[in-house]
Amino acid sequence: MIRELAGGVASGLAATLLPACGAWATGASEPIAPRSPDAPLAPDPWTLEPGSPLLSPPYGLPGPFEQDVIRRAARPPAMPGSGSSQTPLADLHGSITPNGLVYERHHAGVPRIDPDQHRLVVHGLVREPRIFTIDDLLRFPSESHVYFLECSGNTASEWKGPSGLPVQFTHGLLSCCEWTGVRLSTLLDETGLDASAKWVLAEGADGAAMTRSLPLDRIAERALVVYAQNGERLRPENGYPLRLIVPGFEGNTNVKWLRRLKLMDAPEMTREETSKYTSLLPNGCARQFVFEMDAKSVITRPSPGHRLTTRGYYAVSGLAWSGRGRIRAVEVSADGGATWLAARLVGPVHDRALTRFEADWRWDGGPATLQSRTIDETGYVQPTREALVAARGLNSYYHYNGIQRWRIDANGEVRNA
Ligand SMILES: Nc1nc2c(c(=O)[nH]1)N[C@H]1C(S)=C(S)[C@@H](COP(=O)(O)O)O[C@H]1N2
Ligand SMILES: [Mo]
Repeated sequence: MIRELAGGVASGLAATLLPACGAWATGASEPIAPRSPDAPLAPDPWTLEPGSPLLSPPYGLPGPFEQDVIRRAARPPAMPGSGSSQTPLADLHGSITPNGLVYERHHAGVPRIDPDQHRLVVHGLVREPRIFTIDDLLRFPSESHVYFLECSGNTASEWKGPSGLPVQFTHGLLSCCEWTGVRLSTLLDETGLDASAKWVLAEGADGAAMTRSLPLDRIAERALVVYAQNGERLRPENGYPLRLIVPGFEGNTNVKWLRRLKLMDAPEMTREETSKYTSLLPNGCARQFVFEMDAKSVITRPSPGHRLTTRGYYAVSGLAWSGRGRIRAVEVSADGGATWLAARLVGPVHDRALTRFEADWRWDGGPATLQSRTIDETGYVQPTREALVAARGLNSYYHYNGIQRWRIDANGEVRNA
Protein backbone atom coordinates (compact mmCIF):
# COMPACT_ATOMS: atom_id res chain seq x y z
CA MET A 1 0.00 0.00 0.00
CA ILE A 2 1.32 3.45 -0.93
CA ARG A 3 1.13 6.20 1.67
CA GLU A 4 1.26 9.72 0.31
CA LEU A 5 3.37 12.40 1.92
CA ALA A 6 2.40 16.01 1.24
CA GLY A 7 5.04 18.66 1.74
CA GLY A 8 4.96 22.36 0.91
CA VAL A 9 4.94 23.91 4.38
CA ALA A 10 5.73 27.54 3.53
CA SER A 11 6.25 28.84 7.05
CA GLY A 12 5.69 27.95 10.67
CA LEU A 13 2.42 29.88 10.61
CA ALA A 14 1.14 28.01 7.58
CA ALA A 15 2.08 24.75 9.26
CA THR A 16 -0.31 25.43 12.13
CA LEU A 17 -3.15 26.61 9.89
CA LEU A 18 -3.28 24.27 6.93
CA PRO A 19 -4.63 20.86 7.95
CA ALA A 20 -3.11 19.05 4.95
CA CYS A 21 0.45 20.26 5.59
CA GLY A 22 2.88 17.60 6.61
CA ALA A 23 0.01 15.17 7.02
CA TRP A 24 -0.13 11.65 5.66
CA ALA A 25 -3.06 10.69 3.49
CA THR A 26 -3.81 7.04 2.82
CA GLY A 27 -4.03 6.03 -0.83
CA ALA A 28 -7.72 5.19 -0.37
CA SER A 29 -9.13 8.50 0.90
CA GLU A 30 -9.86 11.69 -1.03
CA PRO A 31 -7.50 14.62 -0.49
CA ILE A 32 -8.88 17.11 2.05
CA ALA A 33 -9.94 20.38 0.40
CA PRO A 34 -7.98 23.26 1.96
CA ARG A 35 -10.18 25.18 4.40
CA SER A 36 -9.90 28.91 4.85
CA PRO A 37 -8.60 29.68 8.34
CA ASP A 38 -11.28 32.41 8.54
CA ALA A 39 -14.26 30.15 7.76
CA PRO A 40 -16.25 28.81 10.74
CA LEU A 41 -15.44 25.18 11.50
CA ALA A 42 -18.46 22.99 10.67
CA PRO A 43 -19.22 20.33 13.30
CA ASP A 44 -17.80 16.95 12.32
CA PRO A 45 -20.23 13.99 12.60
CA TRP A 46 -18.31 12.50 15.54
CA THR A 47 -18.86 15.66 17.57
CA LEU A 48 -22.65 15.16 17.47
CA GLU A 49 -23.02 11.93 19.48
CA PRO A 50 -21.40 10.18 22.44
CA GLY A 51 -18.49 7.92 21.60
CA SER A 52 -17.98 4.27 22.53
CA PRO A 53 -18.00 3.49 26.28
CA LEU A 54 -15.16 2.85 28.68
CA LEU A 55 -13.41 -0.53 28.64
CA SER A 56 -14.11 -1.25 24.99
CA PRO A 57 -11.79 -3.09 24.94
CA PRO A 58 -10.35 -3.41 28.49
CA TYR A 59 -6.83 -3.79 27.05
CA GLY A 60 -6.52 -0.92 24.57
CA LEU A 61 -5.74 -1.53 20.90
CA PRO A 62 -4.74 0.75 18.03
CA GLY A 63 -7.67 2.50 16.36
CA PRO A 64 -9.56 1.33 13.27
CA PHE A 65 -7.54 3.56 10.92
CA GLU A 66 -4.20 2.11 12.07
CA GLN A 67 -4.84 -1.53 11.16
CA ASP A 68 -2.02 -1.51 8.60
CA VAL A 69 0.63 -0.85 11.23
CA ILE A 70 1.49 -4.44 11.99
CA ARG A 71 4.43 -6.85 12.11
CA ARG A 72 4.94 -8.68 8.86
CA ALA A 73 7.09 -11.65 7.84
CA ALA A 74 9.27 -11.10 4.77
CA ARG A 75 9.37 -14.85 4.16
CA PRO A 76 7.17 -17.76 5.20
CA PRO A 77 8.80 -19.71 8.05
CA ALA A 78 11.02 -22.68 7.13
CA MET A 79 9.30 -24.70 9.86
CA PRO A 80 6.13 -23.95 11.85
CA GLY A 81 7.00 -21.70 14.78
CA SER A 82 10.45 -20.76 13.53
CA GLY A 83 11.32 -17.70 11.46
CA SER A 84 10.95 -14.00 12.04
CA SER A 85 8.56 -11.08 11.69
CA GLN A 86 9.56 -7.46 11.22
CA THR A 87 8.71 -4.17 12.94
CA PRO A 88 6.87 -1.60 10.74
CA LEU A 89 9.58 1.06 11.11
CA ALA A 90 8.12 3.37 8.43
CA ASP A 91 4.98 3.96 10.49
CA LEU A 92 6.56 4.47 13.92
CA HIS A 93 7.43 7.72 15.67
CA GLY A 94 9.96 8.64 18.33
CA SER A 95 12.26 5.81 19.37
CA ILE A 96 10.22 3.33 21.47
CA THR A 97 8.68 0.27 19.80
CA PRO A 98 5.19 -0.54 21.14
CA ASN A 99 5.10 -4.04 22.62
CA GLY A 100 2.73 -5.43 19.99
CA LEU A 101 5.12 -4.37 17.20
CA VAL A 102 8.45 -5.63 18.57
CA TYR A 103 10.00 -7.89 15.92
CA GLU A 104 10.01 -11.64 16.58
CA ARG A 105 12.71 -14.22 15.93
CA HIS A 106 12.02 -17.71 17.19
CA HIS A 107 14.02 -20.88 16.56
CA ALA A 108 11.26 -23.22 17.76
CA GLY A 109 8.12 -21.17 18.35
CA VAL A 110 6.81 -19.43 21.47
CA PRO A 111 6.57 -21.66 24.56
CA ARG A 112 3.61 -21.22 26.90
CA ILE A 113 5.32 -20.84 30.29
CA ASP A 114 3.51 -20.64 33.62
CA PRO A 115 5.49 -18.03 35.57
CA ASP A 116 4.79 -19.82 38.88
CA GLN A 117 6.52 -22.92 37.55
CA HIS A 118 9.40 -21.17 35.81
CA ARG A 119 12.83 -21.27 37.47
CA LEU A 120 16.17 -19.61 36.77
CA VAL A 121 19.17 -21.72 37.77
CA VAL A 122 22.55 -20.03 38.30
CA HIS A 123 25.32 -22.63 38.63
CA GLY A 124 28.76 -23.71 37.43
CA LEU A 125 31.79 -21.81 38.68
CA VAL A 126 29.92 -20.11 41.53
CA ARG A 127 30.37 -20.39 45.29
CA GLU A 128 26.73 -21.26 45.96
CA PRO A 129 24.40 -22.35 43.11
CA ARG A 130 20.94 -20.79 43.33
CA ILE A 131 17.47 -21.36 41.91
CA PHE A 132 15.32 -18.22 41.58
CA THR A 133 11.56 -18.02 41.08
CA ILE A 134 10.03 -15.00 39.33
CA ASP A 135 8.76 -13.85 42.75
CA ASP A 136 12.34 -14.06 44.10
CA LEU A 137 13.54 -11.85 41.25
CA LEU A 138 10.77 -9.30 41.86
CA ARG A 139 12.13 -8.80 45.40
CA PHE A 140 15.54 -7.64 44.11
CA PRO A 141 16.24 -3.97 43.32
CA SER A 142 14.99 -3.30 39.77
CA GLU A 143 16.53 -1.25 36.97
CA SER A 144 14.88 0.16 33.84
CA HIS A 145 16.86 1.07 30.73
CA VAL A 146 16.01 1.86 27.13
CA TYR A 147 17.98 -0.40 24.78
CA PHE A 148 17.64 -1.40 21.14
CA LEU A 149 17.44 -5.05 20.13
CA GLU A 150 18.66 -5.97 16.62
CA CYS A 151 19.01 -9.38 15.01
CA SER A 152 22.50 -9.69 13.51
CA GLY A 153 20.77 -10.90 10.33
CA ASN A 154 19.02 -7.53 10.01
CA THR A 155 19.62 -5.89 6.57
CA ALA A 156 21.41 -9.00 5.24
CA SER A 157 19.18 -8.51 2.17
CA GLU A 158 21.43 -5.62 1.03
CA TRP A 159 24.87 -7.32 0.94
CA LYS A 160 24.70 -7.95 -2.80
CA GLY A 161 23.12 -4.59 -3.66
CA PRO A 162 19.70 -2.94 -3.39
CA SER A 163 17.04 -5.61 -2.77
CA GLY A 164 14.03 -3.53 -3.73
CA LEU A 165 12.48 -4.24 -0.32
CA PRO A 166 10.80 -1.61 1.91
CA VAL A 167 12.36 -0.61 5.26
CA GLN A 168 10.14 -3.02 7.25
CA PHE A 169 11.90 -5.90 5.48
CA THR A 170 15.40 -4.38 5.11
CA HIS A 171 15.74 -3.04 8.69
CA GLY A 172 12.71 -4.33 10.63
CA LEU A 173 14.55 -6.96 12.73
CA LEU A 174 15.04 -3.99 15.04
CA SER A 175 13.13 -2.69 18.04
CA CYS A 176 13.71 -0.54 21.13
CA CYS A 177 12.07 -0.93 24.53
CA GLU A 178 12.42 0.19 28.10
CA TRP A 179 13.46 -3.08 29.76
CA THR A 180 12.96 -3.67 33.50
CA GLY A 181 14.60 -6.35 35.58
CA VAL A 182 17.52 -7.23 37.79
CA ARG A 183 21.15 -6.65 36.99
CA LEU A 184 23.02 -9.88 36.21
CA SER A 185 25.73 -8.69 38.60
CA THR A 186 23.15 -8.54 41.43
CA LEU A 187 22.37 -12.25 40.93
CA LEU A 188 26.08 -13.09 40.73
CA ASP A 189 26.62 -11.23 44.02
CA GLU A 190 24.08 -13.69 45.49
CA THR A 191 25.81 -16.81 44.21
CA GLY A 192 29.38 -15.56 44.54
CA LEU A 193 31.87 -16.20 41.73
CA ASP A 194 34.78 -18.59 41.45
CA ALA A 195 37.93 -16.74 40.34
CA SER A 196 38.08 -18.94 37.24
CA ALA A 197 34.62 -17.84 36.00
CA LYS A 198 35.17 -15.98 32.71
CA TRP A 199 32.16 -16.89 30.54
CA VAL A 200 28.46 -17.35 31.17
CA LEU A 201 26.22 -19.74 29.24
CA ALA A 202 22.62 -18.57 28.87
CA GLU A 203 19.96 -21.17 28.01
CA GLY A 204 16.35 -20.68 26.93
CA ALA A 205 13.36 -22.81 27.95
CA ASP A 206 12.03 -23.09 24.38
CA GLY A 207 11.96 -26.18 22.17
CA ALA A 208 15.26 -25.01 20.63
CA ALA A 209 16.91 -24.73 24.08
CA MET A 210 18.79 -21.85 22.53
CA THR A 211 22.19 -21.37 24.19
CA ARG A 212 24.94 -18.76 23.90
CA SER A 213 28.27 -18.23 25.70
CA LEU A 214 29.02 -14.65 26.74
CA PRO A 215 32.28 -13.13 28.02
CA LEU A 216 31.60 -12.09 31.62
CA ASP A 217 33.93 -9.06 31.70
CA ARG A 218 32.22 -7.51 28.65
CA ILE A 219 28.63 -7.96 29.82
CA ALA A 220 28.80 -7.79 33.63
CA GLU A 221 28.39 -4.02 33.80
CA ARG A 222 25.14 -3.76 31.82
CA ALA A 223 23.48 -7.16 31.30
CA LEU A 224 19.95 -7.42 32.73
CA VAL A 225 17.69 -10.35 33.55
CA VAL A 226 14.37 -8.74 32.61
CA TYR A 227 10.72 -9.53 33.32
CA ALA A 228 9.14 -6.40 31.84
CA GLN A 229 9.20 -4.31 28.65
CA ASN A 230 7.68 -0.86 28.22
CA GLY A 231 6.03 -0.96 31.63
CA GLU A 232 4.28 -4.34 31.48
CA ARG A 233 5.43 -7.94 31.82
CA LEU A 234 7.25 -9.36 28.79
CA ARG A 235 5.12 -10.49 25.88
CA PRO A 236 5.19 -14.30 25.33
CA GLU A 237 6.94 -13.82 21.97
CA ASN A 238 9.65 -11.67 23.55
CA GLY A 239 10.62 -14.11 26.29
CA TYR A 240 7.91 -14.27 29.00
CA PRO A 241 8.43 -14.63 31.86
CA LEU A 242 12.21 -13.93 31.80
CA ARG A 243 14.89 -13.01 29.26
CA LEU A 244 18.46 -11.83 29.13
CA ILE A 245 19.15 -8.36 27.75
CA VAL A 246 22.76 -7.77 26.70
CA PRO A 247 22.78 -4.12 25.59
CA GLY A 248 24.33 -3.53 22.17
CA PHE A 249 25.05 -7.23 21.52
CA GLU A 250 23.54 -9.11 18.56
CA GLY A 251 19.91 -10.09 19.13
CA ASN A 252 20.70 -13.80 19.37
CA THR A 253 22.63 -13.36 22.63
CA ASN A 254 19.51 -11.87 24.29
CA VAL A 255 18.26 -15.31 25.29
CA LYS A 256 14.48 -15.48 25.73
CA TRP A 257 12.57 -17.69 28.19
CA LEU A 258 15.80 -17.72 30.23
CA ARG A 259 16.09 -20.80 32.48
CA ARG A 260 19.80 -21.28 33.13
CA LEU A 261 23.00 -19.30 33.59
CA LYS A 262 26.14 -21.42 33.88
CA LEU A 263 29.45 -19.82 34.85
CA MET A 264 32.36 -21.31 32.90
CA ASP A 265 36.07 -20.72 32.27
CA ALA A 266 35.72 -21.01 28.45
CA PRO A 267 32.93 -20.73 25.86
CA GLU A 268 30.74 -23.80 25.34
CA MET A 269 30.91 -23.68 21.47
CA THR A 270 27.17 -24.19 20.98
CA ARG A 271 25.49 -24.39 17.58
CA GLU A 272 24.59 -20.68 17.70
CA GLU A 273 28.24 -19.61 18.07
CA THR A 274 29.91 -22.05 15.64
CA SER A 275 27.68 -23.17 12.76
CA LYS A 276 25.56 -20.00 13.06
CA TYR A 277 26.29 -16.36 14.00
CA THR A 278 29.84 -16.46 12.60
CA SER A 279 30.94 -14.58 9.46
CA LEU A 280 33.12 -15.97 6.68
CA LEU A 281 35.76 -13.46 5.53
CA PRO A 282 37.36 -13.22 2.03
CA ASN A 283 40.56 -14.94 3.32
CA GLY A 284 38.56 -18.02 4.32
CA CYS A 285 38.72 -17.34 8.07
CA ALA A 286 35.48 -16.88 10.01
CA ARG A 287 34.86 -14.15 12.56
CA GLN A 288 33.44 -15.70 15.74
CA PHE A 289 31.98 -14.05 18.84
CA VAL A 290 31.19 -10.81 16.99
CA PHE A 291 28.94 -9.45 19.69
CA GLU A 292 28.50 -5.67 19.31
CA MET A 293 26.17 -4.37 16.63
CA ASP A 294 28.09 -1.74 14.63
CA ALA A 295 26.67 1.79 14.33
CA LYS A 296 23.92 2.04 11.72
CA SER A 297 21.18 4.39 10.58
CA VAL A 298 18.28 4.38 8.14
CA ILE A 299 15.74 6.89 6.86
CA THR A 300 12.24 5.64 7.70
CA ARG A 301 10.26 8.56 6.23
CA PRO A 302 10.20 8.90 3.33
CA SER A 303 11.02 5.29 2.47
CA PRO A 304 9.78 2.76 -0.12
CA GLY A 305 5.98 2.58 -0.16
CA HIS A 306 5.71 6.33 0.43
CA ARG A 307 5.05 8.79 -2.36
CA LEU A 308 5.88 12.50 -2.25
CA THR A 309 2.92 14.46 -3.60
CA THR A 310 4.06 18.07 -3.27
CA ARG A 311 7.34 19.88 -3.87
CA GLY A 312 8.87 21.80 -1.00
CA TYR A 313 9.75 21.15 2.60
CA TYR A 314 9.95 17.70 4.19
CA ALA A 315 11.36 16.67 7.55
CA VAL A 316 13.39 13.59 6.58
CA SER A 317 13.13 11.26 9.57
CA GLY A 318 15.01 8.14 10.60
CA LEU A 319 16.68 6.07 13.28
CA ALA A 320 20.32 5.66 14.33
CA TRP A 321 21.87 3.26 16.87
CA SER A 322 25.15 1.78 17.97
CA GLY A 323 26.05 -1.28 20.02
CA ARG A 324 29.03 0.60 21.45
CA GLY A 325 27.34 3.58 23.06
CA ARG A 326 25.46 6.77 22.26
CA ILE A 327 24.87 8.26 18.82
CA ARG A 328 27.04 11.36 18.40
CA ALA A 329 25.72 12.63 15.05
CA VAL A 330 23.76 11.78 11.93
CA GLU A 331 24.21 13.32 8.49
CA VAL A 332 21.79 13.17 5.58
CA SER A 333 22.52 13.49 1.86
CA ALA A 334 19.94 14.07 -0.88
CA ASP A 335 22.39 13.86 -3.80
CA GLY A 336 23.73 10.34 -3.46
CA GLY A 337 26.51 11.27 -1.02
CA ALA A 338 28.12 14.24 -2.83
CA THR A 339 27.09 16.64 -0.05
CA TRP A 340 25.91 15.99 3.51
CA LEU A 341 24.03 18.08 6.03
CA ALA A 342 23.74 17.63 9.78
CA ALA A 343 20.50 16.11 11.07
CA ARG A 344 18.93 17.03 14.43
CA LEU A 345 18.92 14.30 17.06
CA VAL A 346 15.39 14.23 18.49
CA GLY A 347 16.17 13.33 22.10
CA PRO A 348 16.42 11.65 24.46
CA VAL A 349 19.72 10.18 23.24
CA HIS A 350 20.21 7.04 25.32
CA ASP A 351 23.21 4.71 25.45
CA ARG A 352 22.74 1.74 23.03
CA ALA A 353 19.21 2.84 22.11
CA LEU A 354 17.41 3.84 18.93
CA THR A 355 17.83 7.58 18.40
CA ARG A 356 15.40 9.49 16.18
CA PHE A 357 16.91 12.04 13.78
CA GLU A 358 15.36 14.61 11.46
CA ALA A 359 16.83 16.69 8.63
CA ASP A 360 15.29 19.63 6.77
CA TRP A 361 14.96 18.98 3.05
CA ARG A 362 13.26 20.64 0.11
CA TRP A 363 12.16 18.42 -2.74
CA ASP A 364 12.49 20.27 -6.03
CA GLY A 365 10.34 17.74 -7.87
CA GLY A 366 13.29 16.03 -9.58
CA PRO A 367 14.98 12.68 -8.97
CA ALA A 368 16.96 12.53 -5.73
CA THR A 369 18.85 9.94 -3.67
CA LEU A 370 18.34 10.14 0.10
CA GLN A 371 20.71 8.44 2.53
CA SER A 372 21.92 8.83 6.11
CA ARG A 373 25.13 7.98 7.91
CA THR A 374 25.79 8.00 11.63
CA ILE A 375 28.81 8.48 13.88
CA ASP A 376 28.73 6.95 17.35
CA GLU A 377 30.44 8.23 20.50
CA THR A 378 33.53 6.10 19.79
CA GLY A 379 34.02 8.05 16.53
CA TYR A 380 33.05 5.06 14.34
CA VAL A 381 31.47 6.18 11.04
CA GLN A 382 28.83 4.01 9.33
CA PRO A 383 30.42 2.70 6.11
CA THR A 384 29.11 2.63 2.55
CA ARG A 385 28.09 -0.78 1.22
CA GLU A 386 31.13 -0.66 -1.06
CA ALA A 387 33.54 -0.13 1.88
CA LEU A 388 31.85 -2.88 3.89
CA VAL A 389 32.06 -5.37 1.02
CA ALA A 390 35.74 -4.44 0.43
CA ALA A 391 36.49 -5.27 4.08
CA ARG A 392 34.28 -8.32 4.61
CA GLY A 393 33.64 -9.75 1.15
CA LEU A 394 30.34 -11.25 0.09
CA ASN A 395 30.28 -14.48 2.09
CA SER A 396 29.00 -12.77 5.23
CA TYR A 397 25.37 -12.86 6.20
CA TYR A 398 25.35 -11.22 9.64
CA HIS A 399 26.29 -7.70 10.78
CA TYR A 400 25.50 -5.71 7.63
CA ASN A 401 25.47 -2.00 8.53
CA GLY A 402 26.07 -0.21 5.22
CA ILE A 403 24.59 3.18 4.33
CA GLN A 404 21.06 2.71 2.92
CA ARG A 405 20.03 4.68 -0.16
CA TRP A 406 16.44 5.43 -1.18
CA ARG A 407 15.80 6.75 -4.71
CA ILE A 408 13.13 9.42 -5.20
CA ASP A 409 11.70 9.41 -8.72
CA ALA A 410 10.39 12.54 -10.43
CA ASN A 411 6.84 11.21 -9.81
CA GLY A 412 7.56 11.19 -6.07
CA GLU A 413 7.80 7.41 -5.74
CA VAL A 414 10.39 6.16 -3.24
CA ARG A 415 12.31 3.01 -4.16
CA ASN A 416 15.11 0.79 -2.80
CA ALA A 417 17.05 0.68 -6.09
N1 LIG B 1 15.42 -19.01 23.81
C1 LIG B 1 15.52 -18.30 22.68
N2 LIG B 1 16.08 -17.07 22.75
C2 LIG B 1 16.22 -16.32 21.65
C3 LIG B 1 15.80 -16.81 20.38
C4 LIG B 1 15.19 -18.09 20.33
O1 LIG B 1 14.76 -18.58 19.27
N3 LIG B 1 15.09 -18.81 21.50
N4 LIG B 1 16.03 -16.03 19.26
C5 LIG B 1 17.14 -15.10 19.36
C6 LIG B 1 17.30 -14.21 18.24
S1 LIG B 1 18.10 -14.83 16.87
C7 LIG B 1 16.94 -12.88 18.31
S2 LIG B 1 17.28 -11.83 17.05
C8 LIG B 1 16.22 -12.36 19.49
C9 LIG B 1 14.85 -11.86 19.07
O2 LIG B 1 14.14 -11.33 20.14
P1 LIG B 1 12.63 -10.90 19.96
O3 LIG B 1 11.89 -12.06 19.32
O4 LIG B 1 12.13 -10.55 21.31
O5 LIG B 1 12.63 -9.71 19.04
O6 LIG B 1 16.04 -13.32 20.50
C10 LIG B 1 17.06 -14.26 20.64
N5 LIG B 1 16.78 -15.09 21.78
MO1 LIG C 1 18.61 -13.02 15.49
